[in-house]
Amino acid sequence: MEELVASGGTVGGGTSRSTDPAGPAGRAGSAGSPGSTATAVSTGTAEMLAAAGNGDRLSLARLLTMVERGGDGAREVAAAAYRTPARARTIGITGSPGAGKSTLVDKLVSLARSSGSDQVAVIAVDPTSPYSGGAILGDRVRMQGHAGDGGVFIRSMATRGHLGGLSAAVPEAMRLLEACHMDPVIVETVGVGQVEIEVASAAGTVVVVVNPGWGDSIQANKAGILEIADILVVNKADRPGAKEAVRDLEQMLDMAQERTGWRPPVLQTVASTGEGVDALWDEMRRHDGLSAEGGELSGRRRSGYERSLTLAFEALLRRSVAEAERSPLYLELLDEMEAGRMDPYEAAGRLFAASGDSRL
Ligand SMILES: Nc1nc2c(ncn2[C@@H]2O[C@H](COP(=O)(O)OP(=O)(O)O)[C@@H](O)[C@H]2O)c(=O)[nH]1
Ligand SMILES: [Mg+2]
Repeated sequence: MEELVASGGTVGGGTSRSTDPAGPAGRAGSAGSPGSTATAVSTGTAEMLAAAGNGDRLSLARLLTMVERGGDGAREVAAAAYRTPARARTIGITGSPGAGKSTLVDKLVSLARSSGSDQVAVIAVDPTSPYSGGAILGDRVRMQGHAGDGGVFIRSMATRGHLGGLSAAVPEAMRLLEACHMDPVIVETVGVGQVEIEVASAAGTVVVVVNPGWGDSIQANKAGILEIADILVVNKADRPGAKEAVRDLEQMLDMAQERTGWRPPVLQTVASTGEGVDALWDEMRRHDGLSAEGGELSGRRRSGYERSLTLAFEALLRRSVAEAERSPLYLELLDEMEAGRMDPYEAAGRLFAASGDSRL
């Protein structure tokens, strides 16, 4: 296992993109006008990607740090990574904190390795609470089975506070891992909020993990769960209430509209002993096979790209706005408004017309 968390720079380092003064707009890069197109990939980045693809973990860690930080670096990595074919199986695992996701991932990684995957990647994402040293240590301990296994790469990603950055960073990180021949790429996220839905929906197969008794408390957003789950898992099935939880979920599925002809199976697991994990693995493979046949997988990829494109476009626009605000034209237009000669709409129209062609 390669635990490279510390090199990620987001752990306690205050380098999350939310605190980047350039904000999300910084992701779009700073050279050229907002309309500038292709990003040149520097020799350094190209070399790092080649090295990472050949198993150099330090290069891979550095590239991931560039993705996390956003800005020109992330843009460069994307320029290289998105030009390689996307082939990996991608798996999203989500559920409440403590549901047993990391324990489950640990077992799934073993199954992937023993069934022929040369390189398995895990990204652990926690957008809600910044990882404390303890949580990282906890995940590390639970994934300890892979210590010394050079075919397993585990990386934590976190941001402090602001969530917007993660929706863009995680798909880019997944794409980078694919470009480096990792397969499968597993992403563990906490919760079923908007960000998790966005992050998870970038994966080909989404597994939602709940525990016995989950229905009693408001442990999770039920509609959100059904919306994203390809497979539902009641983990900690060694505890009372597992059967009831399964029944509860099946009833919800009965009432829900089927999206694609695939009804999410509801499975029971005891991640800590590995019980039921083989069956989960089989269902994951079945889902992957069916969705590849049915074209659903390519549909997912496309909607993932759609989201990435929109996020990138928004970043460009935001940068445009920031540039406009700093321009002499902006001040001139303000003067005109103050003098009672112009309304904000006309002024905005002029700014819009002037942006993108460096007339500002
Ligand atoms: N009894 C029981 N405990 C489990 C099971 N799976 C995980 N745990 C324990 O639950 C705790 C949280 O597990 P973890 O994998 O870190 O959960 P995560 O926050 O969802 O990643 C740990 O102490 C695990 O050992 C299970 O199936 N049964
Ligand atoms: Mg975990």
